[in-house]
Amino acid sequence: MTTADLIWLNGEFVAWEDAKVHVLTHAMHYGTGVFEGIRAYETERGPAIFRHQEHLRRLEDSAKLYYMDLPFSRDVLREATHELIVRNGFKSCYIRPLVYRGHGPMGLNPLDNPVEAAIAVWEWGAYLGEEGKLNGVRARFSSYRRISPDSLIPHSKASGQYLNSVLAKIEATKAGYDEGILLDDKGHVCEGTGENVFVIKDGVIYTPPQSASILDGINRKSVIQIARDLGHEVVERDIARAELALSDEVFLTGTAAELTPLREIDDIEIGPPGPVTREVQGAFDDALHGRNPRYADWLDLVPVPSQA
Ligand code: PPE
Repeated sequence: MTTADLIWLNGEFVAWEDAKVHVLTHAMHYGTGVFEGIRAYETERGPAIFRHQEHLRRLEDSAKLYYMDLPFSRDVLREATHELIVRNGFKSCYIRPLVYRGHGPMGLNPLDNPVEAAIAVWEWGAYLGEEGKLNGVRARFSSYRRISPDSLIPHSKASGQYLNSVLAKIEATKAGYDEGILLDDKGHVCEGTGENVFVIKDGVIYTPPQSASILDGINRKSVIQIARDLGHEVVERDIARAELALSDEVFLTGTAAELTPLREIDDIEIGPPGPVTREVQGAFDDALHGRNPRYADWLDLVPVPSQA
């Protein structure tokens, strides 16, 4: 991966190579951290962070569900991110805030361990490849079910929960696919290892509901709004496994993956990106890059000091 000069760690800007933790950090052993994935894009008005407030709110919510208070306010995290982007000299980048239980007592009760925070930024290209973003990726259904609410918390973007995605991703890539799609505990289509999923059939767009163990994706919400604004019907309902293979078009959304079409599932051809995918992808890209004033309030402009 490409690196950056500085990382923000517990209130200080430190050199990338000095952003270290103790090996007995609670989160290293038990996964007791929560994180976000955010992107900043180059716009005509400088670098702009897409839906920054929503991401910081979800970070706070993820932490709350694991009995952690953010050690810094959302405002402090927001301003630290602005400064980090400016001091690293990025016009666009991926942003990774992490809030985690630090070094303290060992054992499963984390409540006496300090809650710490870090923010890293780096340049991250197309998550599933440029070619995939353009022409679609190939996926298989995972043999692993997405974590269910009776054992973990699908609504929380918690570090330890990602072992589920890691296993599905390893399985899919070892078998020669770009991505794995997980079913939920009831056998309905849930999501990719790091993306929400949308299915198009006879002109209607379908996506699994909040109650289907999905992560409440911020790009999912944005794409639902954009598609509706374009006049498409978007229905949130359970999706059967076979429906995905028999659909006209499928696409995935996520911060890292942005909007990536899916052209094949389990070696069954869905086809190259279709007209609805193309239209929504184009409008979404315009929103991300500040080219549509309708979505201007989704962008948090990074104040860049003038060179003069
Ligand atoms: N589901 C999962 C499991 C998920 O991890 C993500 C984001 C989404 C859905 C989409 O959420 P949103 O980004 O708010 O639209 N995955 C993040 C982590 C990827 C990684 O490899 O790390 C991301 O896209 O940043």
